[in-house]
Amino acid sequence: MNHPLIPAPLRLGTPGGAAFPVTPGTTVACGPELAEAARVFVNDVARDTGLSLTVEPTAAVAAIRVELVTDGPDAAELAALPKADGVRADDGDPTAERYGLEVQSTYVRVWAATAEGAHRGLTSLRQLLTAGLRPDGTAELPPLRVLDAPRYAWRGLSLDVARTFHDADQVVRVLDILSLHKLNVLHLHLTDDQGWRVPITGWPALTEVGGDGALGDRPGGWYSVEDIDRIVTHARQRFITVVPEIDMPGHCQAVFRSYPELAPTGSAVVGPGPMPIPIGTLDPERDITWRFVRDVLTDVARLFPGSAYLHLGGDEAFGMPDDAHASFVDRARDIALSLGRRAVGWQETARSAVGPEDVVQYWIEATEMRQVLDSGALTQLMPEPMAAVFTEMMAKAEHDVDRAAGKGARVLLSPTSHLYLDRPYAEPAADADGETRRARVGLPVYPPKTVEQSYDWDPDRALAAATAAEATIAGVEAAVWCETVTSGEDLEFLLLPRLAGIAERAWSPADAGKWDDHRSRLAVQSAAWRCRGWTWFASTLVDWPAHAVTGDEAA
Ligand code: TNX
Repeated sequence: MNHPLIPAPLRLGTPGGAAFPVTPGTTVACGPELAEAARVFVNDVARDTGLSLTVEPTAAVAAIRVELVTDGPDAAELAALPKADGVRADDGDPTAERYGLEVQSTYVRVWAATAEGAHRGLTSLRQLLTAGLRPDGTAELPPLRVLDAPRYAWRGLSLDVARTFHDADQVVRVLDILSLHKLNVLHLHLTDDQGWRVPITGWPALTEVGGDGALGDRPGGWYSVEDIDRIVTHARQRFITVVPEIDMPGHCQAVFRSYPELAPTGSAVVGPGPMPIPIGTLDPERDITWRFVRDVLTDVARLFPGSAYLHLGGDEAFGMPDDAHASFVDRARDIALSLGRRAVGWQETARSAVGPEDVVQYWIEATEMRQVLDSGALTQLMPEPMAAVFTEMMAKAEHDVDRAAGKGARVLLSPTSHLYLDRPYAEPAADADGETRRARVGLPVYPPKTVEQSYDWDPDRALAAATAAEATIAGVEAAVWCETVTSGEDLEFLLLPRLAGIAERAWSPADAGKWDDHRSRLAVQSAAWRCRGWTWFASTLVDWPAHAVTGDEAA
């Protein structure tokens, strides 16, 4: 381990020499354009490490300097770094995240061409402070020079807030986890059969009825406009785009409970079991359906102004003929476009008229899903007829990524095999609480994997495995579905440490990630997770610092 950073940086030099000492009150200086980035940094450092730094408006004297560079050798050096592949969820410049970071014995300097780049550089500095923290509450930073830029432009997490409602406080905690790992998209899965979580003008029952409850007897809830503003603001300050998803035309049972006039006849959720399956979709033949879709997308576009995309769902439209599904997605996409947004949808939307402006989210990893079907695991979880429906769904899904590629759509990588975080962990936890949680959390349909196995993949290779066609990538997005998640602790337990590994695959160069090195850096960075009060899975494959393991009284 020649650095403690996750994700690993693109370029790193370790010049040697004396360390830079950081003590309470060490000053951070920047111009007015970077004042907010510096304020967020100082705040985050205090919460990661307990160290309180001071923002100094004047650059001359400060120990830690943060600079915007627009010309000169520093700017030229940044401009020569490779450009991120894919698209950004805010339609922004894929070069904006580049930064430089230098630690010398007498100063620290972070530079970038944009405030966003400066923020990413300061995030690396936060991790250096965590790694350099000493028992007396000061820190030492060994000299180093980093030049860094992401491999992919869209690096996200899809969060299911429907099966379990995670309130705004919890979403803010998740944003902090994303930010620490330089992830830049939070995709909120706002609606599903079990709950509707976003207020829509003129359709009050969506939240009053549809928002009441979640999977099983879990409490419901929805975000007020103020909650959404708070989430979007917290995200924006960390250069994270919140992409809203309204899942349709399937997964709409909460809509049907709220407005029976939108429900098809014979619509139902087939259960019981940990993975209930909905049958019945919105009816494209009814005018009220399209009034509903337009009203919903109009409000959602307004509530999430930073997202260039609206996620239209489109997955698992069981009970709907294929041509009706395709034309439904086309019409919903037209509404999104009329609102000035692009469309993103789950991979089934590749069967509609997608084009180069659209993003198709690939999730059904065929090899593993075939194994799941062959193993009979599904029939243990759901009634026999549903297993047949699933088999048919898998067969259709085999060519979705080919279709997306053929039509020139961008592919967002979320294959179940490595990007679905609702998969059980295979190895034991180091602590008794973790073992109890591990037995309960994670969908049993997915074969358990170790953290090491979860880390063992490459985005370009995953795309090449999904299609022989020349496909263009949008980026990388993990997904956490909450059928087995009953609390914020359960949620964080599924996110950490695997999300850190995904963030590394999405940011760092292909050859950067060796497990042995990654696991050492996980152990070092867990000090900040502990300080934050985050719950994580203390895998026995990682040598966590003794104090870090939850419930380890001896330490
Ligand atoms: C499939 S991923 C679903 C979700 C489930 C998930 C469980 C997708 C587009 N649909 O409804 O929660 O599997 O992993």
